Amino acid sequence: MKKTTLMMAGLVLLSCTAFAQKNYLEESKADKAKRMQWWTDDTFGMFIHWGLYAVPAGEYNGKGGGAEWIMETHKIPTAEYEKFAGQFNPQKFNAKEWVQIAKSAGAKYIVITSKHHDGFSIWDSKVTQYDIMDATPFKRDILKELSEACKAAGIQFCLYHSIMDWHQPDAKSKDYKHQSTENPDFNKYREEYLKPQLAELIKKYDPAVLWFDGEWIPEWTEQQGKDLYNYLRNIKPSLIINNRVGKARGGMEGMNKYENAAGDFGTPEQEILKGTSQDYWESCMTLNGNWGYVKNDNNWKSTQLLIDNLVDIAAKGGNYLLNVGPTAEGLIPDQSIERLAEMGKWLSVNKEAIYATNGITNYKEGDNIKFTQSKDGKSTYAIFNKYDNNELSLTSIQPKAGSKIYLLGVSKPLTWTKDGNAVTVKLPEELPGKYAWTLKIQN
Ligand code: FHN
Repeated sequence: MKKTTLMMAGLVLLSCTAFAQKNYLEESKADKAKRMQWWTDDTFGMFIHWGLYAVPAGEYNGKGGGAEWIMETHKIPTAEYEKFAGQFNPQKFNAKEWVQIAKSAGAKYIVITSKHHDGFSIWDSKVTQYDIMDATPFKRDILKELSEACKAAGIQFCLYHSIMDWHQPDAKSKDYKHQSTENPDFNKYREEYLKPQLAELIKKYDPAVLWFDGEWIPEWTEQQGKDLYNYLRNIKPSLIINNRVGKARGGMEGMNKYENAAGDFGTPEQEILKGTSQDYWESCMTLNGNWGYVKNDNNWKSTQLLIDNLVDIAAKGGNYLLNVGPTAEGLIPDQSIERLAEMGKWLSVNKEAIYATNGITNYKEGDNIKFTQSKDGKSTYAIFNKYDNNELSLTSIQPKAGSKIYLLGVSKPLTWTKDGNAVTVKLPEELPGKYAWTLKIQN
């Protein structure tokens, strides 16, 4: 067949494909709500930052700092950083164990870094040799093992992917000087590297969410984000994509600065929205001070704070994405496992007030009582972490005469009285568990 005929055939195919492209930026609110339903119901996910940076573990040439940013923090030349690949051999990695840790925490989805800013691919990529199969002695497809373990356990498998890439020469950003590339071609990086890798990830591992990051580089624009959003949704229409696919988020507060931005949900980082929002949103946070593993970081958050955060976020109608940073051996730190297990124990009693609930505008009373509502509107949940003399007084909930009030984890209804606006609930002598408790109030 002559070249010209082949070219023509290719162009026809391309134009047909282009013709079939749907514009998902015009999706209706109702269709979006249906697509987001599992995500809003699930409420709580486990973030995993894992890659070559676990090898130095926050220290380079005797100096601390950096974690997953260690290549930039210490201005490590690419050839030097690539040597970590030869040391990455996480023989203790067990995908089923990681999924079980998430499940016992009560997390319903996992988001793992397929590629962080350092550009290393922790899956078997046909697009590059800078990946787990070709560059490390480990030679196992981490994402294949983890996605299969998630599927078997009924946990949604999701991927974090960095737009910024310090390894790919054409991805060189004027703000990060790693590559000595003259005249980098960012369009070439996007079209011949970033997009093919993303298509490969969707086709091989079927992620439910793509969690973008590293979008702040000047080379990336909102229009590229919108195009990428549509490109990906046309490969997998049900895919959920965060707002860091574009440029709309306002810094760490994470919510869009303008309307009709690319992406499905806002991404507050290390913070929680001050109030409720009409938009979908998810707060991502670390368990200690770093995302990637840092051997000397013992600044662990208390379980009380973690549960208070989960309750506050659920009451405001958001999701909570809590991070673990596994070691270069493939182990999630014990301090992370302990806290996550405590959260799971608490959720086993109080899950009805957290999963598949709606946040409400008057989401709190004082600092120690937060409210969520069942989706059918029949029940309000008052989640409290302090009480006195075995009583709890509320003024913002006005149960009707004869309404039943239960404490989750206790079968017998509680006695309650009303004096004007003040409702006083008599609590049992012994309350189940610790950290916080939930009243279920019939509306
Ligand atoms: O630079 C990244 C950072 O390493 C980490 O991945 C967080 C968590 O999402 N996001 C960026 C910082 O905002």
